[in-house]
Amino acid sequence: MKCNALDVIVVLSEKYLVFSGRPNAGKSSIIREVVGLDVATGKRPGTTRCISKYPLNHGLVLVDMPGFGRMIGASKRLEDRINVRIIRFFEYNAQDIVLAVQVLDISTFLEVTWRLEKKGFTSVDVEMAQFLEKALGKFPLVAANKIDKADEEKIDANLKEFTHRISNGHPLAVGGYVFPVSAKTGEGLGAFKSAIHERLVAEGYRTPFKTQ
Ligand SMILES: Nc1nc2c(ncn2[C@@H]2O[C@H](COP(=O)(O)OP(=O)(O)OP(=O)(O)O)[C@@H](O)[C@H]2O)c(=O)[nH]1
Ligand SMILES: [Mg+2]
Repeated sequence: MKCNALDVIVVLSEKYLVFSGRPNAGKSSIIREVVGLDVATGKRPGTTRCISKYPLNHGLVLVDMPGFGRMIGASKRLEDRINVRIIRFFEYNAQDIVLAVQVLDISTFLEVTWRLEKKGFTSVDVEMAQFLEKALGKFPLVAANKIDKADEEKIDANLKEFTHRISNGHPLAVGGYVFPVSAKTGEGLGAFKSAIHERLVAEGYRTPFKTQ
C-alpha cells in the first residue's frame, strides 16, 4: 500500500467534508449514493486504504477515510499505521473540517459491542463519535447505515443503545445528529442529505449534490 505521506498535513486552502468509521461500515457506498462520486467500494474490509481526497467546490474537499479500528485480513502494523494517520488528520486539520460524517453498521452494533466488551474493549463506533466531538467541538453527523440488514425492532434497539452511549446517557443531546439509512436501498438518505445540506450552507458552502 502506497499512500501520499503528506495526506495528513495541513493544506491552507482546503476545507474538509470527512467521512469516517470502522472498516466496511459503508463509508464509500454512502459517498457514492449521497454525493455521486465514483469511489471504490468492496465486500471485504480494507477497500479504502489511503486518506482519499476529492475536490468538490469552493475549496471544499471530500475525504473518504480508510476504516478505523480492527481490519480483518490486515497486519497489526498496517492497521496501526492507518489508525494513526486518521487520528493525526483529525487533530492537525480540526480547524478546517467543515463537517465530519461518521458511518457505522447499525445492524450489528450491539453484537459487536458486546463481543468487544467481553474482551475488555469499548466500542470503536462509540469511541469515534466521542473522539470527533472532542476534536471538533461538535458531534459528527452520523449515518447509521445498513438498516436493511436487520428487522425494525433490532435496528431501533441498536439505535437507542448507540445514541445513549455516544451521549453519555443523554440521548436528546444527539437529536438531529443520528440518521438511520441504507446505502443499498436508499432508505433514509433524503433526510440525511438534507442534514448535510443544512450544515454546509450554514458554514457558507454549496452542497455538492442535488437536494431534490
Ligand atoms: N446490505 C447493505 N450493504 C451495504 C450497505 N452499505 C454498504 N454495503 C456493503 O458493505 C460493503 C462495504 O461497503 P464500502 O462502502 O466499501 O464500506 P467502507 O466503509 O468504505 O469500507 P472500507 O473502505 O473497507 O473501510 C460493500 O459490500 C457494500 O455493498 C447497506 O446499506 N446495506
Ligand atoms: Mg471505503
